[in-house]
Amino acid sequence: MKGVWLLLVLVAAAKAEKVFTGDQVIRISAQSEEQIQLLQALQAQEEWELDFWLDPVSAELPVDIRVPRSSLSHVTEYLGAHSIPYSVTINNLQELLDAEKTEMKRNQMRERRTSSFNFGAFHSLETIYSWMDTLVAQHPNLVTKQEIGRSYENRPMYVLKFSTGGKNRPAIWIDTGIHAREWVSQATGVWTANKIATDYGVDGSVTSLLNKMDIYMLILANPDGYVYSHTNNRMWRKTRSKNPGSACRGVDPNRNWDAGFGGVGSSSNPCSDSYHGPVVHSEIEVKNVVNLIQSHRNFRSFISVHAYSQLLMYPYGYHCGNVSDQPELDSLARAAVQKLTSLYGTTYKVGSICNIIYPATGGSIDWTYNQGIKYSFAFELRDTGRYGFILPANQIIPTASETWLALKHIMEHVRDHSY
Ligand code: BPX
Ligand code: ZN
Repeated sequence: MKGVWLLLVLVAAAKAEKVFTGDQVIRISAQSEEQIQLLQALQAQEEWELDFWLDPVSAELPVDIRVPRSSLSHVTEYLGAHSIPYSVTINNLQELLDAEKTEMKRNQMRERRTSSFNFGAFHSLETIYSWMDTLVAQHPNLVTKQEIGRSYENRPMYVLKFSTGGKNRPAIWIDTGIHAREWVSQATGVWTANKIATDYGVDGSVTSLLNKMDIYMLILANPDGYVYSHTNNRMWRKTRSKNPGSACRGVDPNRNWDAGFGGVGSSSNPCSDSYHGPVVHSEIEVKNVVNLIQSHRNFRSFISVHAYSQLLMYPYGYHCGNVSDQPELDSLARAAVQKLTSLYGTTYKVGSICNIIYPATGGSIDWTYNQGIKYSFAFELRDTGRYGFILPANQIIPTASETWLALKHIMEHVRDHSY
């Protein structure tokens, strides 16, 4: 009997999901370069276990920090001592997470009862993977599912390929969910894949695009991280690979590419959320994409979708000078954002990664641009910090719908400039 209890306790402990009761997310609008430096010093303070949702880099962008309940007094004291004003954007993070979980469960029961799939809800990896089979079954002449390899924890990585025929046609790549916790990204990927499939033959723009080009979508670019963010830690960002010599797991898959690898805006500390990894392309999830891009050799556009901050960015992040295509990429991005804004008035900023967020090395779109894929872009979807990574599910469809207008605009331009 005792043994059974011990076993139950061990199982419960092994499955324990991290709780964030009393954790706050605070927002700081730094007033000066000096305050930015004080915030960077705060970030280096490892014992307080602060989770910087947005990094302190320039006084132009706000800094969002998740502060564990046990560190609240230390942090407020520190900010007070340096006269740095802040506001509380999320008062008790766990309340938001509980509401999110309740909503997911309610939706799961509704989907089971009605044998339907709700695009306005967050889903588990299993549900998304089985929905992919449904999409393929509904559009067998357009959509195929291809395994590009396995994740570190041996989960298959699937791309959906939209193609009306031809051999190795010029192609557009869209990935979502390279960072696990940015859930509106994966959800937007699902909605977008369905939109492309149902609009073919209906919408002239999608039809003409797919009559000339293929689209590849990798919806769960970081499957292990995605599962972990559902089961163990909602705030997980990285992969789940083991780091020799460290108890901390995972590499930031958007610091792991061969573009200024290991430089500024990445960390050599395996416990950091921006750990670049031991070597270029160490992460199998990254390597699988690299292999596909290099063997295909005909990608014209590569679009990586993150959240949050409402930005549309182009290369570089590893270097702050302009790329040679800057004028074209900038005007294309501005026009795309104008379409996006036209739907609900959501505002976006446009610029190079380095110039509008921060210098960041090892990012995917820098690598693809250097591979000759001119139309390389990264989105940061909604919002601007009210909910951050915990965007309510009722914003999934509005977010995906507005983003679609921008994506379509970019894809039309790519189509018209690829022959
Ligand atoms: C996006 C693309 C290339 C280089 C950097 C980014 C920004 C992205 C990141 O740090 O990798 C920010 C984020 O989406 O991960 C989270 N965020 O700050 O909201
Ligand atoms: Zn991200």
